[in-house]
Amino acid sequence: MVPDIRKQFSCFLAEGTFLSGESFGPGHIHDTYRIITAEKECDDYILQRLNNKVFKDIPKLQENMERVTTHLRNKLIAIEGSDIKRECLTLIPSRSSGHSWHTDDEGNFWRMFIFISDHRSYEQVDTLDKAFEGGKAIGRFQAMLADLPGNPLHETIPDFHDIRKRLDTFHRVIEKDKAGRVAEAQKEIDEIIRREEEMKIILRLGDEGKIPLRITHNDTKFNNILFDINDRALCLIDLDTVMPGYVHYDFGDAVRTASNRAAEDCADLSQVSMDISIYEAYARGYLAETAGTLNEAEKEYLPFAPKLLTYIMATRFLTDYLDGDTYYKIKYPGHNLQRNKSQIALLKSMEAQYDRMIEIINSISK
Ligand code: ADP
Ligand code: GN1
Ligand code: MG
Repeated sequence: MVPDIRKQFSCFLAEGTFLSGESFGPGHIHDTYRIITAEKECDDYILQRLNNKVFKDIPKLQENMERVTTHLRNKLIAIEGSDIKRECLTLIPSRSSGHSWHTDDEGNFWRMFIFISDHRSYEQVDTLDKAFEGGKAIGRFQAMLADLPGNPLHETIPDFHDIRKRLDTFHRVIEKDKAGRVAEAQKEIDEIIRREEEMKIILRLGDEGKIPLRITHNDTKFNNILFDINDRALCLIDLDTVMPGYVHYDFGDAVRTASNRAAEDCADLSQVSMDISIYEAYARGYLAETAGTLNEAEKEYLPFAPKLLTYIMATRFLTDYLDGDTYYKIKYPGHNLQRNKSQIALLKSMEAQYDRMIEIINSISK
């Protein structure tokens, strides 16, 4: 059923009156709408119907969001010249409860943010400057959250980047073969299976106490960084998965998405490859902000991170395909299989350039 956007908008304490609302953005998880207000001087808004199949406890998710955005806002206030409404997400309270979310008559959860105006976002990255800026933005984000007071953030999706658990699920789904797709995807399944042991290294380093859990974003897809019209990074969005994690998760996912010469789901696999100069520029930006805080093991394994995150996504897309497409939004039958094939092609390109990826990090952190 098409939701009544105007009605949902009216449930929040926004300034301005509803002029129009339409679907917005490339997200795979929530239903996102841009609301335009009638008054020129009022902000526009982003209204989201939240995916509560993916995020099982929305009040806890929103509690994280409130803590994180409040902390970032307080940091920004202390920096002269910052533009708070554009450099940080602003949640709008619900009229009835004062919470940062609201439930409709059908039990759907909604939330609303100020729309960050005149922003740019990029699915693929075509200049070294943008990659460098993106690296700095993610490094800064981690640094700003390092002293978040209070209890650890809730794990909004348990074991989100835990590849051992992801692989357990993958094998369970193969066993069940609910959608009857296992036989036709045997080649793709084998690509996952033959790398299983290699991909557990980050978890092993964590278990051995060699790398610490920090507060990470965990969904640093490049389009979750908003830029201004001069291509300076403004802010990170999509804060649903901000929670304890290893820095490799953020470094890896940003490189996975920024350095790919093709789209995440590109069907022409000959177009898919990692642009190592984008990797280098991103790493330079990221390390400019974090080199002083990362330990030696964290730095040593940065080059491995893009391979891991690409592998995790390949595994998740294939799992969802074999499970009958229950998690990601898809645009056509076989979309998740296509995403998997494209990510495996990207992983192979990274594997072919891995020695150089290591040399680059060594030369930057010298
Ligand atoms: P999903 O988890 O489904 O990816 P996001 O929270 O990333 O949802 O939002 C989807 C899209 O909406 C983003 O990719 C971005 O284009 C846009 N968006 C989200 N929040 C804002 C905001 N505050 N200002 C402007 N655009 C936004
Ligand atoms: C989802 O929300 P969005 O579209 O930025 C997913 C990420 C994947 C990404 C792949 C909560 O991100 O983990 O990397 O798709 N988010 C969640 O495109 O599962
Ligand atoms: Mg997103």
